[in-house]
Amino acid sequence: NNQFGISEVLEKLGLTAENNGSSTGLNSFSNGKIIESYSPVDGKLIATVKTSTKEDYQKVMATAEEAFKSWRLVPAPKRGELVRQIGEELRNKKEYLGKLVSYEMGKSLQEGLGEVQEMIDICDFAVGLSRQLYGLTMHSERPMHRMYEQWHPYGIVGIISAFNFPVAVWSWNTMLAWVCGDVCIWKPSSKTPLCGIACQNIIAGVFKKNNIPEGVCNLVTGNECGDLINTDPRIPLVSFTGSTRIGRHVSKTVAERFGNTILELGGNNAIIVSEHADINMVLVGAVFGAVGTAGQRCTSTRRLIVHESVYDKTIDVLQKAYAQLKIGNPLDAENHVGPLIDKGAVQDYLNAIEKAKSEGGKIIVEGGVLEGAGYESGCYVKPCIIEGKNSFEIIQAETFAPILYVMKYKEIEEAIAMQNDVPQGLSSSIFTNNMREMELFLSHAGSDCGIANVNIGTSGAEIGGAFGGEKETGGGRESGSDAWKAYMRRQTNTINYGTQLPLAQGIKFDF
Ligand code: UN1
Repeated sequence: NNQFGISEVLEKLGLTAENNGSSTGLNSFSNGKIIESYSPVDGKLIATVKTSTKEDYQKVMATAEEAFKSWRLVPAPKRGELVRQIGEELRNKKEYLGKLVSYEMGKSLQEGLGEVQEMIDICDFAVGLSRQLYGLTMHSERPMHRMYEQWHPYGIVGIISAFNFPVAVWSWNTMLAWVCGDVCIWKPSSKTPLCGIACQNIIAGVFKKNNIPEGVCNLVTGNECGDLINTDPRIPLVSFTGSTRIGRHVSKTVAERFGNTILELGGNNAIIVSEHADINMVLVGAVFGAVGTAGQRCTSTRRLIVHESVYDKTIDVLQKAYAQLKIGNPLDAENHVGPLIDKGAVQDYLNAIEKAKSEGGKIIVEGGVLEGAGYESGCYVKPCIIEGKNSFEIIQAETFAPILYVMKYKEIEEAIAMQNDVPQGLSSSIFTNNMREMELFLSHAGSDCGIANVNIGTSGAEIGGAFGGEKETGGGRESGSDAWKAYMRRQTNTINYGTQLPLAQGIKFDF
């Protein structure tokens, strides 16, 4: 059933040659410039999307503010029921939306479908959560007093998402925010605007059936809207996914007005390959981690830190695996590696390879841009492997491309120190069958990342855990565990049911 073509995909998702947010049936206005969305798969124009102006933004915000007033009063389990229906609708549309993600963003169809599966999974998670927004109760130090805490919705949550997960990251934020009682305003990446409109169309149908005010789900398009969100005091929480460079700006701008942020920024994820590793398992984890999504996940494997005794063997199996990689149209299930998002990303990839060479890196698997039939978009590159030192400037930076840096270590402590010795702190992993090494890696003296895995690669985290990382990754946590707390404000309540008014800390205040 994946045989349908792109025109059918667009039609089923309510997209036309010219799109704008206003036609989604949800709260969105777009009277601005036109963004043309080209597919990195074949270089063809898919469709256009009109962006939102400052005035459009203001109109959207006014409706969102009104919608919050009623949405916050809907019982959380009822909000969960809406999210349940959205999950059902995503199940119905999975093949179409997965294919659009693959075609507009360039990831493999399997990964496009996987991304929609993450959306469905977070809906299921949020439904359960809608009955579990628990606060604690405390014992008061005063007689006949009761203390407890409640979690209340914040209000309007701004979501600024990246091209690499054009739909899943929005849903992680939105589905949690909705059961928490917030309303959301989304600015999708200008590189994948059609995915944004398609999601709104899916949601609009469910909203209509349930008479939900459209201001609960708001869309603005175009990069100008990013800073309108960041500077807007009506938006108490901004969830931003993207580069560390832009994240730093978002962080400062929102902090300036004492807003809250959830930041999901760059990663520089390493796998430690111990002398006690199962090399066949390393192979799957490392190759998928490095070349999957053409190296454009925040969790992509960028560094392989290999014990000297298994170094040659590891390089050998990697070279053989890389020689078998099929690069091409991601909609063809035969291919392992699709294109980069655009030609700018191809240039960044080429610059990184040159920089690595100039710093003394040794090419283990040659890279390069592919040309000829099937590669007309100019966005297909060969995954490459470079041997280098962890201290190289280029290895300290995140390049969103399939470049894997390999390096040797002698002692496990040294490997852990190398893994930690980068500015970013998102995902990390060790392949070992040695219990001591594993526990050391996971201990407080081990990995400093938000995600630390054993015998699993760095990418492909499940939605049930909190997702995010430390240091320049920004510190935010999204999706599972208690990440929902970031979408709510905590209120501590103390109630006196006695007839006296004793003061806390034993203070006497008689008059
Ligand atoms: C991202 O790259 O922005 O862990 C998110 C993973 C995915 C999410 C990545 N579940 O690779």
